[in-house]
Amino acid sequence: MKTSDCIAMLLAGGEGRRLAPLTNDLAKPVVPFGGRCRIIDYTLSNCVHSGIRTIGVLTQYKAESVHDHIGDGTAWQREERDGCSTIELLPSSRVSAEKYAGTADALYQNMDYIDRLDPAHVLVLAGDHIYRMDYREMLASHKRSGASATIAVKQVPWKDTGRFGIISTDEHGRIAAFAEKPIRAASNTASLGIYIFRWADLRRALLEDRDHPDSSRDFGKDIIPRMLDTGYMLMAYPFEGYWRDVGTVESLWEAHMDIFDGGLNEEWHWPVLTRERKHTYPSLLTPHAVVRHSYIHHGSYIEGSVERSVVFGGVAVGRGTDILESIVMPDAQIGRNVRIIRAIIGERAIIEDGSVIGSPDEAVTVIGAGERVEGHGYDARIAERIKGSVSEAGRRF
Ligand code: ADQ
Ligand code: ADP
Repeated sequence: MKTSDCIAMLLAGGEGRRLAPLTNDLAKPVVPFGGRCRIIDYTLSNCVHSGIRTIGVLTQYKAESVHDHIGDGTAWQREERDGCSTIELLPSSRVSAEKYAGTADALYQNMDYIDRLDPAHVLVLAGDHIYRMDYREMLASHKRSGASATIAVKQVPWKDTGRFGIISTDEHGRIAAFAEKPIRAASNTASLGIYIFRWADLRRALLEDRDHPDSSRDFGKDIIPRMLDTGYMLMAYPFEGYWRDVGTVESLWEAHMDIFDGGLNEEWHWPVLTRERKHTYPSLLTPHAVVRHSYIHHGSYIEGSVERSVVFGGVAVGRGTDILESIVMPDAQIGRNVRIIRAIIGERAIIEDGSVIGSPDEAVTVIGAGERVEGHGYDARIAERIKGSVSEAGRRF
């Protein structure tokens, strides 16, 4: 029996090496984003709002961190007219102790699961993109054309073409050529890594791929180019809205700055759903605090100055400290007289008094989760007091 016309398979298992050290203990999709949620929440919310009722989340690298975040999935369940979405966590195993499997391998390993649901179409999504998209429109276009696969595309700056799958189309939007991360791109139309496949055709392509022992089992490197060569009809679906791949430190930082430059807005009719954290008390901004053009999430204690920055929950910022164009992740403790500029501070990091982190004209600086940065003039007693008073503040509210 057909349970649904289109299911989603969300790839959440990549190693995320380019986001290190933020991904030392976390899978890339569950890296914090935007002051309140995690990267994967955007894609999950798109599925829920688009009425996709079955969402398989494919995990591999640091799978426990994805499990911890998603939990029983109820945070993404919204009672809508036609029922609510179910999130299933689907583990896929590694190729060997050293090697992580490619994106297509994750689907191949879960073929039985998809067969049981017997959908007509499968929406394949990545867990490291920030965007809002109604997949129903893309699905309608996919069905209208009768294509084997439809790929969402967008024009990207020419300097970035080497990071994407690059597409050329004919005048009807049919894909004529595809090159994964080319050194010299033929166009600046990029694949957004958002695919809708007819399940019967994808299934066949995944099986055919097993005949190629040298394949890296990747959608961009192997499956899409081979489907094109074989003569399958692949269509491009132009997407005009905000979309950003946040798989690198620089792009993660830039996407946060887009919040302040107006590129990335909250939209009340398309809320990003997430699992709420423990901080249920408000933030305290003391008389010394100067906060401009910033997000400050619940449960923070701010005595310093914060500008064009995103501060997550449970963060303390000491007196005399300046934070500019930076992202401070949950529960980081920042002491007094600290300077932070163009930096990302990982969860629970401890930045001691007098530290200087980042610079206006260098690459974005990252401090890993739980790392301690020693400062000048550090006083252990003050640090103890900061720690003690944070929990005290928590109890008070
Ligand atoms: P990349 O962004 O390089 O290119 P990659 O990061 O390898 O693709 O994978 C995409 C997603 O799949 C990520 O969310 C990652 O975590 C996840 N993933 C990787 N391997 C997995 C596995 N074995 N199991 C589960 N999840 C896995 C791709 C396309 C390009 C396109 C860009 C757009 O290949 O053509 O332009 O996305 O960002
Ligand atoms: P002072 O009056 O010299 O600021 P406090 O004991 O009030 O001394 O604060 C010492 C440091 O502890 C401050 O710099 C501040 O960063 C931190 N601090 C004080 N209260 C809290 C709190 N409730 N939560 C987080 N940090 C706090």
